[in-house]
Amino acid sequence: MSILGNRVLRKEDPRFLRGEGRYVENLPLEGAAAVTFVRSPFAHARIGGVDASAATALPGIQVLTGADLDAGPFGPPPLPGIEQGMGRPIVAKDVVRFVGEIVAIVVSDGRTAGVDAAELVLVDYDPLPVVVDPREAAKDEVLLFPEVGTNVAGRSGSADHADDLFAGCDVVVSGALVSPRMAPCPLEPRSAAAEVGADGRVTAWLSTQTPHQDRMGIAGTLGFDPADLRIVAPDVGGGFGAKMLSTEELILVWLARRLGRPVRWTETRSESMVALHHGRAAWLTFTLGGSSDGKLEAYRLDVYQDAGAYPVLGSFLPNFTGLMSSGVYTIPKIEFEGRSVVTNTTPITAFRGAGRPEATQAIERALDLFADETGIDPAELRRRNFVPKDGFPYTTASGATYDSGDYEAALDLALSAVGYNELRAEQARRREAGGPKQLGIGVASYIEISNPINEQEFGEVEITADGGAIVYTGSFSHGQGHETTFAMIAAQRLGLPLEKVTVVKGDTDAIASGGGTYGSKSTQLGGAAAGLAAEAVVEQAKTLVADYLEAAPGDVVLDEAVAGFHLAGVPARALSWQELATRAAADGRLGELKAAKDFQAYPTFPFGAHVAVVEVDIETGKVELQRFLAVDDAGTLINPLVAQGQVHGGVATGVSQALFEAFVYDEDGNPLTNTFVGYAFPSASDLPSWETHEMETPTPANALGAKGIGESGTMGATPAVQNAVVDALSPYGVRHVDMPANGENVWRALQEAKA
Ligand code: MCN
Repeated sequence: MSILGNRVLRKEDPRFLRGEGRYVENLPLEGAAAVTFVRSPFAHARIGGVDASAATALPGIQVLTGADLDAGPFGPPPLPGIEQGMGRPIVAKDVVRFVGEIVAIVVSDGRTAGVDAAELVLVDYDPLPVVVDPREAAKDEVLLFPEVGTNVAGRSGSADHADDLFAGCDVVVSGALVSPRMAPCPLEPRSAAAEVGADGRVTAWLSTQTPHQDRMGIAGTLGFDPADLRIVAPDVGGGFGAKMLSTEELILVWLARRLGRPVRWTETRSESMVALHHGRAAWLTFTLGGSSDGKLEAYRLDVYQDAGAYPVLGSFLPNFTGLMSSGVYTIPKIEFEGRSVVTNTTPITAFRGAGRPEATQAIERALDLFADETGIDPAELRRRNFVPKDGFPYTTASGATYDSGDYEAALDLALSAVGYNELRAEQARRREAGGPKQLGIGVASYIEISNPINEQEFGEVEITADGGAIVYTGSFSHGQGHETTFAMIAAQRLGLPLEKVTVVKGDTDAIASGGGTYGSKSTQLGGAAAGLAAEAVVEQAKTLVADYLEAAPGDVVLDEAVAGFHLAGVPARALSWQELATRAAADGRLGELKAAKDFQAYPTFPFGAHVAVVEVDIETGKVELQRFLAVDDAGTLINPLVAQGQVHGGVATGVSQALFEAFVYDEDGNPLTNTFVGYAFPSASDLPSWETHEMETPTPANALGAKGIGESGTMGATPAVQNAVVDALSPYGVRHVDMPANGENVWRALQEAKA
C-alpha cells in the first residue's frame, strides 16, 4: 500500500518539541563579533553626517557607514514593469526613506556593548516631507526619488477604461477596501552569521527561505564569485514570505570579508517589526455588473499597492492580483489596473498569499454586494457563475488558465457541513428578536495560483551504504514539513520504509541548485523533482540488480514487500536495497545509485470554499468568530495531516487580517504598532477550532497531481470573515466595514450607517 495520502506524523516534530531545533542563533561561532544596526528614527530625511566618535571611543567598538561600503544598491527585482531606478543603498548615505532604515553598523565584541555604542552614534538628520498613503504618493508631490521623477514603482494591467464596460448590465455595484498592511512576525526573528574560512571562501548561516537565490544575490551585489560563498540555512522558525535576501544579510557577508573576523546578528522583536519587510497594504476599488437574475458580465478592479520605501517583491504583487481578479467565476469582461507606489514606510514583500488574497478580497466582497443588491442568496449567486466542472482548462478574461477544479462541489460541501440553511434560519430568528447579538454568515469561494511564475526546482536522490536514501532538495522548509512529505514521496517511489529516507535542504554546498520556497510551489516542483530522481535511481538500481542476479534489467521488479527488488515471476530471487547497497559499496559502484532531476511546470490553481460565522454585538461593535469552516482542494494530497496543518496556519493568518492585524503609521511615517504591545494579533483563545474538509482534484501539471496548500488558507478566510461581519450588520444599513473589523471599526461603520 502506498504511503502517499496517509496522515503520517511529521518526522521533524520530535526535534522541535524537544527543543533540539538548531537555529542560526544557536550556532557556536568562535570569536564572532556582534553586529548592531543604527536605524533611522525619521521616515524621510537628508543625512547631514554621522558622528561615531563617542561610540568608537569605547573599547572594542568599530562603526562603519555607507561611505565605507562600495557595493550596492540592492534591488529592485528585475521584473517586468518595475522601475529600476529605485535601488536601496545597503547602508543609507544621503537620504533615509523609512523608520528603521540602516544608517550605520556597529561592530563589538559582545552584543550589549554594541547596543550601548549604537546609542552614542550621532546622526544629523534634516527632515523631509513625508508621504505614507500610496494614493497620495501617486500624485508625485513628495518624491522619494526625485531623480526618477515619480513615486510609481510599478505598473500592471491597463490604464484604458472602456466606456461601455458595463453597458447592458441591469445591476452594477461598486466598492472599495483596504487590505491592511501586515507584519509577518515569525516566531524566530531574522538571524545571520558569516565567516571567512582558511580557503578564503565565506560561509553565511542565514534564517532564510531561499539559500541558493541568496547566494547569487549576495555574491552578485557584493561583486564576487558565487563559488566563493556557501549559504547554510539551518532550522528556520517561520518566514511567511518575508525571509528572503535583504540588506542585513548582505552586510554580514560584506563585514566578514572586510574584517576577516566572524560576525553575527539577530534581530530584536521591535527591530523585526520595522526592518523585516511587511505584506499586503493594497487599496482596492472595484465595480461589478451583471443581469438582475445574477449572471455576472463585467468587472473592473483598480489597485494602489503600497510598495514601501524601496520596491522589492511587493511592488510586483498587483500583477498577481490582476491575473487572479476573476476568482472562480466566468466573467466575460474584466479590466484591471495596478499601480505600485513608493511611500515612506517599511518595504512591502510577498507575505503569505502575496497579491492573490487581495484579488479574492475584492471579488468576494463584490459578489456579496451584488447579492445584496439583487436579493439573490450569496451562495446561490456564486453557484450561478462558477467555471463549470467540465470547463477545464479554463482561461479567464484576466488571462489565467486554470488547470482543474470543481468549485461547486467545494461550495456544496462547505454549505452542507456548516449547516447553511439552519444558520440562515437562526439568523432570521435573531433579526426578528432584535437583540444586541446578531449573527453574520460569510461565504467565500477562492482560487489560488501556486508556482505562479512557472519555475523549476532541483531534486537528487542518493542511496547510502546502509541501503537508505537521502533526498537533496532545492526547496526549503521553514515550517511546512518537507522532511516528512518529500521523504514520503521518495520512499514510495523507492519502495523503502519512511524511516530509511532522510531529506537534506538548505546548504548550497550539498545541493547543486535550488529555487527555495515561496509561492507554495515546493511540492509540485521540488517534491515532483525528488519523485523523478527517485524513479531514475530505481531504473539505475534495476541495471545493477540485473548484473548481480544475472538477469535482464527488464525482468527486475521493484518490490516494496522486501524493500528492494525481485525477478519477475521468481519472488524468491530478491535483493533488498540494503543488500544491493552493501554489494555496490564493496564493488565501488554505489555511485551508480544516484540521480538528479530538475523539474519545471506551469502554475496550478488550488481552490476551496470558506464559511465564517460571527456574532456581532451591535451596541459595542465587538465581533466574535464563532465558527470557521474550510473546504480546501490542493489536488492530490501527499500528507493530509501536514496539509491540514498548513490550512490551520493559513486560515489563522487570513482571519487575523480580517479581525485583528494592521500595521499603522502616523502621517509623519512613525510606526504606531512596532511592538507586540501595540500590534494586535489573536491568541489561540481568540479563535475557534477550525472545521476543515479536504477535496482532491488532481492537476495534470505534475506526476503527483499535487497543487500547493501553503497559502490557500489566507485566500478564503479574510473575505469570508469580512463578508460575515457585513452580513451581520446589513439590516442596519451597513454595506462596508474597514478591516480589521475590530470593535472600533465595526462601531464606526454602524454610526456612519445610522447617520
Ligand atoms: N502538501 C501536501 N499535499 C499537497 C500540497 C502540499 O501534502 N497537495 C504538503 C507539502 O508537501 C508540504 C506542505 O504541505 O509539506 C506545504 O506544501 P506547499 O503547498 O507545496 O507549500 P511550500 O512547501 O512551498 O510552502 C510555502 C508556503 C508559503 S509561500 C508560505 S509564505 C508559508 C507556508 O507555505 N509560510 C509558512 N506555510 C508556512 N508554514 C509555516 N509553519 N511557516 C511558514 O513561514
